[in-house]
Amino acid sequence: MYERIKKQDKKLYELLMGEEKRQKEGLELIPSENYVSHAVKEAMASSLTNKYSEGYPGKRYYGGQEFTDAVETLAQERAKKLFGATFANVQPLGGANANIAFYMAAMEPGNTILGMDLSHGGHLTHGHPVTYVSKIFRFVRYKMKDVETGEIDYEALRETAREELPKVILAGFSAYPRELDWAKIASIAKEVGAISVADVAHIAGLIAGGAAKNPFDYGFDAMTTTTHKTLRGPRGGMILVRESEELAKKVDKAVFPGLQGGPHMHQIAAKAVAFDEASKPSFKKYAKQVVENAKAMASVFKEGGVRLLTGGTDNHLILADVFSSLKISGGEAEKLLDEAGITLNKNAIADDTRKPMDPSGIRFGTPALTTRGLKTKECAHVAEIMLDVLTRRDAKTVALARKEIRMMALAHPIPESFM
Ligand code: DSN
Repeated sequence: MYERIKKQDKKLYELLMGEEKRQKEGLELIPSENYVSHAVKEAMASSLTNKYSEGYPGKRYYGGQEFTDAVETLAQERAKKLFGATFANVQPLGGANANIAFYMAAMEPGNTILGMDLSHGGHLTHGHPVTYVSKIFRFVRYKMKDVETGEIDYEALRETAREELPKVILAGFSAYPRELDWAKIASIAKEVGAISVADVAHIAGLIAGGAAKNPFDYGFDAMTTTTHKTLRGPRGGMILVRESEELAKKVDKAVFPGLQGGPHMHQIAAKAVAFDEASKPSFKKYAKQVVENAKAMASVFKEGGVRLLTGGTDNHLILADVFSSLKISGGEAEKLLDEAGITLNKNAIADDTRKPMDPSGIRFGTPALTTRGLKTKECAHVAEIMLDVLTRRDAKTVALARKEIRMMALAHPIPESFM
């Protein structure tokens, strides 16, 4: 592995091998991470990385596009089929870019947009004051009505929409374990004449695999997403439009030349590979298992007396308030579990009184564990180990946990192919 790098760059080789070992011998529970197939990696390492191709298929600013045009079209067609869209822009370099480009496409500076509050599960790019886009557009943020069940206050959202008359209503999340009522949000948007867009970055793979509802089936106008989380593709983003050609044209202009330069065509090729993999029957099984595994882990935490935000999970992620339940901060929990070979992230909980760098919660999930072939029984056992570490916290418990996690990881190697 990495034979040429080994010959010419020892320092980098050692770092890459360190990361290989970390991934192989530990268990990955960050819910936005996953392992890609070797076919996806091959596409990312292809000669397409050498090519400039500003523009879109058939309309480029550089020559030599015979194959890039076909690659991008292939990725677009596969994305459209997978999600039931009429238009797909596969050029966004990540989820944040996809969101920003969408705002530029759908709004003028100063326009109002409704988005979910970060501390209630939304994302930084949904209008958090630290972002630059929050200075360009007027974000009004909504919250859950009941953090114990995850219920969104849809009537309050309707009232806010009637008062604010937003240009866009954004729904979607990066730390919300429940399904949104897409139909209700789409109806509110329709009532006030707003464009509805779902940020499905976290659940795109669950949607593709039929384990989560598809916002397009409930009338949403557009979706933004990443391609590397539950969708199990390369790092990157994408924007899908259900049927409006006018909106799709604006999206294309906003992505290029509005926001980005040359598309990363090697990543686009890798997206095409991942979309094909996600269209297979085996991916349906995978998506269903991701949710079952998350529910199994949530049950162990609940039975262990840990407060879960929204009371459980309907998707791939769990948000646990470890500070109130176990008297350990999110930061300390992240560090201890890291020592045990379990990687997850500290996370703010709704209306957290602690600071973002050391909040009250931890967020974890099952996309990567499920890719490694773990089922509900093994996932429940991982949750038991986590609780043990978080409760006892002594060096002996952590060392024993690390040994057991390493054995589990080695018994479930990262697969090279999903076909
Ligand atoms: N970093 C992504 C996540 O972990 O959810 C969102 O940006």
